[in-house]
Amino acid sequence: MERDLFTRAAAPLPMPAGAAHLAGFALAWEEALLKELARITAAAPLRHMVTPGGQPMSVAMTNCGALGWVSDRRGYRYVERDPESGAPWPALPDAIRELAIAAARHAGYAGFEPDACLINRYAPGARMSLHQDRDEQDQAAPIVSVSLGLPAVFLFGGLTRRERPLRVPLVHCDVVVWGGPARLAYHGVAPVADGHHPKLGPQRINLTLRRARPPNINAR
Ligand code: MD3
Ligand code: FE
Repeated sequence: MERDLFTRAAAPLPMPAGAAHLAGFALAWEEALLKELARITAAAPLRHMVTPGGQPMSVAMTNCGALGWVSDRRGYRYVERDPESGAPWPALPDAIRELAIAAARHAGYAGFEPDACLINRYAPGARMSLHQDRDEQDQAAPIVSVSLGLPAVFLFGGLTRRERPLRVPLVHCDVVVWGGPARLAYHGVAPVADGHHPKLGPQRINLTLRRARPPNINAR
């Protein structure tokens, strides 16, 4: 496995309770991830969704899995079909599912069964402002996040907006698992700096694997 200027030596960063940083954990899945990403974005292209206030987001998004997260003038929600095409979201590839389950287990969350994978693409300058993820029905399940491409500074706040966020640098193939007391923390991403990643070019891609439906329902 090749390490480049963009890839930190495998040492975990100290994280707040409930969160685990798995440095380079996705390196073993890198090739599969890039291949599956190309397939998914060909079937369900990345697009700039609008906020309920009507502003296009700087991050471009798409989804795979039984459910996909969308935002529009009517609000935020999980839906079974891509609103752009009317087709079901592309299936969650086995490799991505296995990576997420392995990462969750590593972080102490055995039995994670993701049914939704949100894919975020950050061009240089794109950012995500502080928010909570509360559209999922199973908030006992963790969220697994996989970073690819350009580095980014992840902002990890507290359970209220007022707490000053911790700045966590994330690089290509880092995985972070957020559960327990971290699950409802405010978080965001600082504007991505200019750059060119050897494998992904001028962009950062983040995959977040989630359990959107209740734990007893098995989606597919
Ligand atoms: C901490 N995405 O899609 S992933 C999002 O890098 C989102 O694209 C960011 O926030 C990104 O909603 C951050 C890491 C993440 C995801 C969910 C969390 C961290 C979290 C939920 C609770 C606490
Ligand atoms: Fe989020």
